[in-house]
Amino acid sequence: MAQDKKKEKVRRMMLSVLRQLRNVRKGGYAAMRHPKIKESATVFFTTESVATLKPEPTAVRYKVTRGPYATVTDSHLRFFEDLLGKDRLITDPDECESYNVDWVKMVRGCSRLVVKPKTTEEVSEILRYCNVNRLAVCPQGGNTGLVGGSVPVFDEIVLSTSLMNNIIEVDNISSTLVCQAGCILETLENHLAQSGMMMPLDLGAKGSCQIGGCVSTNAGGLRLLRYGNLHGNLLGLEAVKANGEIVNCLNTLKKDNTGYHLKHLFIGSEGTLGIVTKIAIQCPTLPKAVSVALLGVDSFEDLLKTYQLAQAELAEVLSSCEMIDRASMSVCTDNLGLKNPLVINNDGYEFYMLIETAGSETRHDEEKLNQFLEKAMEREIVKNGTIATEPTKIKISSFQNIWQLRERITEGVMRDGYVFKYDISVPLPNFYKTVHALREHLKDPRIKRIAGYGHIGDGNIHVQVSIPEYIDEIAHQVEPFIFEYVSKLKGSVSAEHGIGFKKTQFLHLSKDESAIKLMHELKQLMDPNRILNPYKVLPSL
Ligand code: FAD
Ligand code: 2HG
Ligand code: ZN
Repeated sequence: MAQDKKKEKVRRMMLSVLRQLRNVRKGGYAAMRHPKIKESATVFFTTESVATLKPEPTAVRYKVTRGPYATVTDSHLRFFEDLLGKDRLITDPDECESYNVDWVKMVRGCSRLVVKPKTTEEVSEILRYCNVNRLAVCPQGGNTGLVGGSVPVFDEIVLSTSLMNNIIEVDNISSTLVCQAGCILETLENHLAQSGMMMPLDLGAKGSCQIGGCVSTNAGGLRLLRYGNLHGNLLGLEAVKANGEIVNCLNTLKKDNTGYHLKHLFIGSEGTLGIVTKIAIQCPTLPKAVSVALLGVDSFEDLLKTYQLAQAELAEVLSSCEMIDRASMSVCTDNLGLKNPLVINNDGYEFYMLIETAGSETRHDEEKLNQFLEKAMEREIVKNGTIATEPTKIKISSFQNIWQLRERITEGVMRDGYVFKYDISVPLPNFYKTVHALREHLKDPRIKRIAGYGHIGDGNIHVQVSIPEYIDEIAHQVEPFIFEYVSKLKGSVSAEHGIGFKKTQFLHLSKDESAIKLMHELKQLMDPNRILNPYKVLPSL
């Protein structure tokens, strides 16, 4: 009898969802599933900027010693002026400031020179000169990196790729794109959409990050689950070595097994082995049908079950599977004023799951999504949900409203003040353990929030510990505790953001000694004077 009642309840809920699905065919966003949701699911937008506090100099906060590099003189400046012209140099200290401070406001260098080449040849001339004169260089793309790798530690010359922004070729038969490294990810996405293609990666920082920066950090992002990482998608690249030599591996072939796969040296090496100047990338077909569901779940165990069910039921149409915990959702609602469409009687859920499907046939994908939701409800692992769908030729950005609840957490948590950010990957059953361990370990009342969200499909969780402003004592409470804990769980101290400046001393927790030795040897070979992005990635010898 109880069983029959439960079945009837699920059937009624499913009917209600199907009705709503039909309604939103006219385009848009709908509250679904739980009949108790009466309010409209519109999301509020806010344009306020992130925290504006200026960090103390890196050399002071982290007690670093400057390497044996030359300091920029008038004669050096004359060389750069002759090469690029005055308008492509920045020497004014105030103007240099934004190139010296990272996005998280965690590190601050004191460079007095930013150079802005437009061509590979100019990059080559700059590096050749810097190498001969022992001038250190910090490559910088969109400066959205989260590990302090994109800004100088001391007075390194900032080489900004922002003017290297030409799209060179779009081939919609081979589905490839060739462009300069300074192209903004979102610009590329919009450009490709005109030819029915898309970039194989998508990040919350897409409006500012450059493809060269993404390649240099091997950025993962929101759709890695479906399209794989950049080591697989990047067909070729062109890079300039520390001595100014140009390495041309700008291949657009999908298959090429001729000799060493040199492009991999530059993917994810965070500007320490060379400067990426051009890239060739394979571009998936823009899906015709995209649906997004936000689901409310009571426990981490249920979240894992929902993920497994999504994999089994949605299979080839699953394009993203993201997790948001209660503390992260409150970042969106409290700090950004976004609306959580799943709140009932002022209460939300312990966990949320954002699932995206992308395919070529709306009806087919909808059916799959419905089957998945029906099973999830029947098994009572999903308690509530809301979906958005549109039938034809959808632009992925039209789902901004649900996606914002996931994409804008990084921005929102910054409004707490200062954030210690961690980007770890662990075997899935241990995915949320680090958050529990930190909550157990950190009892300082100055801590505002300990939150976890991220790419559950990739086993990559972003752990955030926020406080009103940077406090050294709390930094020591969090680190090395968190990294050692992750290492015990057989995880990685960096799943996607890289090592940068912030994690060099923890590299050994995720990389074997023999691998670190080879990294040092490669650095010695590629950049014997160590002018490229010093103090980053490699631990000091
Ligand atoms: P920068 O920050 O300028 O540089 C990053 C590193 O690459 C630095 O070490 C720099 O020296 C080096 N570099 C830059 N350009 C070059 C070049 N042409 N040649 C050689 N070295 C170079 N990362 C993810 O992996 N997944 C995410 O989902 C994600 N989401 C994010 C969301 C937000 C809101 C923010 C702020 C960041 C996010 N990130 C994410 C971090 C991510 O590393 C960056 O967004 C992006 O990959 C960096 O690109 P960028 O152009 O800003 O590079
Ligand atoms: C994301 O997945 C990014 O949103 C940023 O990788 C994570 O803020 C962070 O730590
Ligand atoms: Zn991420």
